[in-house]
Parts: sequence; structure tokens; C-alpha cells
Amino acid sequence: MITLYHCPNARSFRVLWMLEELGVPYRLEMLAFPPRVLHREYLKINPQGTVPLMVDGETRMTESVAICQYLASLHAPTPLNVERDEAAYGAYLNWLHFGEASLTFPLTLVLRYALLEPRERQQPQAADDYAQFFSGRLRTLEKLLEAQDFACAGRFTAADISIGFALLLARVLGQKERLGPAVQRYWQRLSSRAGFERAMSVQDAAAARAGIPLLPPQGIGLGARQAGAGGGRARP
Ligand SMILES: N[C@@H](CCC(=O)N[C@@H](CS)C(=O)NCC(=O)O)C(=O)O
Repeated sequence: MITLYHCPNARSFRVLWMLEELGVPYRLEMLAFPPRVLHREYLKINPQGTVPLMVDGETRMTESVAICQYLASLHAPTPLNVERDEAAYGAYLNWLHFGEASLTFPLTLVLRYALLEPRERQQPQAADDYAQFFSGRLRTLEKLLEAQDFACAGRFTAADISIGFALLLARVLGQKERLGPAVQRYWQRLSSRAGFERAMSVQDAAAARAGIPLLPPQGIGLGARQAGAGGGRARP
């Protein structure tokens, strides 16, 4: 059975949502964020200290979008996957990766420099610049969603899960005003899905059982003092 290591509202939520949409059985290991600071023993199974970590037999994966792509193709045929012979195959891969590389990346700098770092290391200017960078990246999505309901293929796919997580993170970080009207309508479509609601309930119940807060802690720091094997000041 698949094991998923997950922190509340972290990128591992993409995988949790994907598993719920697919109806695949899994075991959830809930960790407090950031795990490399709050769960030092986790570094033994994932030296990077990040979530997600998904273990499926001999397969171990730590990239949330790659895991979604893996699960979609492994469980094909499923509407969540876009097959190589579909016209939207290229668009599917593009939007899958856009969700992480273009949309989530700037938000992680907002998270770090507006929230996670101790007050003396916070950088409001950098946080604001990257929040604006996020707005710029949203323009492409706004235009796309003025013309269609989902990212590609005329249906809900793993690409929407990838993008949907970035929108969730934006909301957690107080950036929801940056979403234009078409993106807001898209968010409503995604977050009212039964699969999304199940994933949220599973997450919230597991966090409550483990006494783990749903919001990232303020000022905990990801700097050199607490850094694990993959950490240090150079990490974004
Ligand atoms: N590109 C990776 C990034 C993984 C990642 O950085 N996850 C964050 C949570 S959203 C994390 O665990 N951060 C804790 C840390 O860097 O110590 C993915 O998409 O899964």
C-alpha cells in the first residue's frame, strides 16, 4: 500500500487529493511543518526533509507533481490522466508543471520571508515582490480560464490538481485577492469537488488527532541553526 508523508496544506496535499480522486488506498503519515525542524528523525527516511514523500513498494518519490503524473498514468485509463495520443497531451504536461514551477515557486518565497523566518530575518520587500511575481504568472491562467473550465483536455485532470494546490497555498498565505474572476470561479469548481473535500477532511482529522496545527508556524525559521542535511541559508 502507498504511504504518503504529509504536512497540512503543503505540496503533499496534491498527492492526497490525487489519491482521493482516484480512490486508491493509502496510509497517511502526518507531520508538523517544517518537518526538517520539527521531526528530525524524518531526515533518516528523506534526507531532504521535505514533503511529500510517497513510498509505493520500491518506488520512492519526493516531487509532488511527478507523483501526480505517476499516479495518473499508473491508474490509467482515468479521466485524470491525459494519454499520449490525445491532442491535449502537451498542454497537460505544460499545465502540470506550470502549477509547481511557475505558480508555487514565488509563493514559497512569500511563505519563507513573510512568515516562517524569525522577525529579524523577515524580508517584507522580497515577500511583496514575489507576491507580485505570482500575480504576473496568474495572468496566463486568467486568460485561459476565461475561455474554458479546466486547464486542458476539456475535463478535470491531474494538471488541475497541480494548479489547484498553488491556489490553495495563495489563500493560506492571505493572497486570495490576487486571483482574478475567472481563476476564482475555477477555484470554486475545484474546491467543491468531492475528492477535494474528502482530502481536506482526511487531512484536518489526521492533523487534529496528532495535535498538528493547520497553519504554518510563524517565525520558526529555516536558517542555518535548524538546517538538516539539505538545509542551510541558501535554501529558498
Ligand atoms: N518541488 C517539490 C518541493 C517540496 C517542498 O519543498 N515541500 C515543502 C512543503 S510545501 C517542504 O517540505 N518544505 C520544508 C523544508 O524545506 O524544510 C514538490 O513539488 O514536492
